[in-house]
Amino acid sequence: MKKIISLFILLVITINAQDYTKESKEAKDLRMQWWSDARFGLFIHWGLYAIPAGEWNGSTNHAEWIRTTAQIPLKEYYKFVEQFNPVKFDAEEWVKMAKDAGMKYIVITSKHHDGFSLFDSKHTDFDVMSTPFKRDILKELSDACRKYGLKICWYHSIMDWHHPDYLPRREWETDRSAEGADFTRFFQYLKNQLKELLTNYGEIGVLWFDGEWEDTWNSHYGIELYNYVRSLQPNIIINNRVGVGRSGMEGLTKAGEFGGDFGTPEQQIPSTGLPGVDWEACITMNNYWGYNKFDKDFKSTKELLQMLVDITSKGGNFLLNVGPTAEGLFPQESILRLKEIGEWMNLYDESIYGTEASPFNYLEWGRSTKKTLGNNTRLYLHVFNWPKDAKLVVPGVLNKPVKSYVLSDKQKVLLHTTRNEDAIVINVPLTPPNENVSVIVLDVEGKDEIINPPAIINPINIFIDKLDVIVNTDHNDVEVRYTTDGTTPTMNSDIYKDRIELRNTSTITVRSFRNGKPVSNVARESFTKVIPEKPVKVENPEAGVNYFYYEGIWENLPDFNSLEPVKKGTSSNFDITLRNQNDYFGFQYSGYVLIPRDDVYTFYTDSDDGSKLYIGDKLIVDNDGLHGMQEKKGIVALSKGFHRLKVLYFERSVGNDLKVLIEGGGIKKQIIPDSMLFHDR
Ligand code: FHN
Repeated sequence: MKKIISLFILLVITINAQDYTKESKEAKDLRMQWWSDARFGLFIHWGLYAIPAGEWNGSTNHAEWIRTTAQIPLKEYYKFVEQFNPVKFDAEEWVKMAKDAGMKYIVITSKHHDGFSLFDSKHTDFDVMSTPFKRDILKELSDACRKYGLKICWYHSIMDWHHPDYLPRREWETDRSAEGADFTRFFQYLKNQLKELLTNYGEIGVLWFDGEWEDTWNSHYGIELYNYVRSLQPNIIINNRVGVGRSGMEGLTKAGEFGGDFGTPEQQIPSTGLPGVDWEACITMNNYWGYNKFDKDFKSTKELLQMLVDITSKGGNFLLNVGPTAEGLFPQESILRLKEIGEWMNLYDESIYGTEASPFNYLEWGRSTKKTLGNNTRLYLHVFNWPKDAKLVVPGVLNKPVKSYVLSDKQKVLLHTTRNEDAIVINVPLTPPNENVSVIVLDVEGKDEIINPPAIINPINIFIDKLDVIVNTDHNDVEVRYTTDGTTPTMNSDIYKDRIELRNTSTITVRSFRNGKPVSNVARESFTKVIPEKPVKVENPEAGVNYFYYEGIWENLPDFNSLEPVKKGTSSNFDITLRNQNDYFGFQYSGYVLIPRDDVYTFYTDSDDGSKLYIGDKLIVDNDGLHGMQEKKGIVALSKGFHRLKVLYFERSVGNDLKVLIEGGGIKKQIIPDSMLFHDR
């Protein structure tokens, strides 16, 4: 008996000590198969913040962040606990709406940043059992999910504005001393609650962490938490926000960082597919995650469906959010959209579930997904822009067509197909079968062989005296031919070797050929020869830029000139540490940048939150708005000498940084050196 007990203890220690981050790709792919096949899930942001519903002291632009954005002291916020009584909450109703919409999993906020637990937790009284409602919402929802065959998943915030041991405090929270706060004790609390969430509610599909960006959290905590969660449920899937590897709202994991199991682009969709990367785009139906009763700016069903198709065509998952009301109801606008999405999915879900990413780099009329069916490949052609001539041109397909039909056509009446050079042309009905997204099936013989157009890879399309245009192709058995006057290349056109030298404004068109025939669509890019901006004379140049510092709460860059600066001075660079506080501030920097030689320059700002960069009066970089660290760029041709430079920046709350970079004139992309920055004494 003793031997059995010691073996059991050894097993438990082994499981707990196991490093799940060392899992093989095959094992991870197997664990994530249901999630990859599912493609589509429901995000639910619900909690005490649904009670104020976005409004506080007359301002109406709040939501799940209201405790911070409205700077509500905790004792005031506690009053919502006594008010939370969503008597109209019906878990089965919610789950059926998600299921009918074609969603395969639900991710709900077990605890958002405010620290309130939507479940019965033995580790805090700041939970649903302290409210008049006194029902374990997560228990009811997980039971309903199991009843209707959906996976239940938890969103759990690391950042916690309630727990006394969480650090840092909010700047404005002068009534809550951090005295005695112990983050390691908070980490244990986090694990204690996760143990409840992962042992009391059956099998959980995904642990969706968030609020990982404050400097008290790090990759060590992240990896330990990842292993802890997996030790409780080895098959669970965990997002990249468990660690600190996420790159802002772009959401993908930075190279070399620990990234959990999948990337999490937020309110955006990657511009291209990401082969070999698991990712899920989370997007709101209107502008807020939590319920804001004033926000009627809902995306149309068509827009949401085209997002679903776009994401799926790039191999990602779509996590679409609903913010329920304090009564426990989905907003009517959300209900309608879920219903309409479901109607579309009833007709076309075969083109979403279990599909692979599009083999096409670009389709001017829409998107594609694909499946392997025996020896053939099935292409699902999602048409956003229906061809006016009823001819759907599918470029660069070398395979022989087998059959084609409208996916929603129960009779599967065959559509006539012909070949036109590299393309298969499908004769489709005159009017689109679906008002949102129509789907045409095209079966082709064998494994798909798609020749995408050659890529013109110059990042800059203006030049001063000459420019080398570089083209590449991901097919090594083709010949690239090109023209410089915008016409379509033929077998008589020049063959691309290693560059195309331009000395005048030109339109480059490239196309791939094989055995004397075109095998791809064309790619086209115009390049313009420009006159560089003239320099300005600076009477008494002195190192550094002028700065003006402001304080206020903004969602976009304000007109600083209409505001009174809190202070001003000069600074060697775009230094935001000159601020008086960590949130709700802005800067206006002005001066000159000394350009070393005539050339085309790229300027970048990388900022959280918004920023803009001007050369002279020209806006070169527009990186405005509320966002995590996000880089934007702009190009401009400049002559050697001084050029007026202005940078604007604002930070609302949480995370703040500003980087201003330059590239060109022999300068590799880098933060603008102090030596290039001047003001007029
Ligand atoms: O701060 C949260 C926000 O409230 C919301 O939960 C989103 C959803 O992914 N995540 C954070 C912002 O990145």
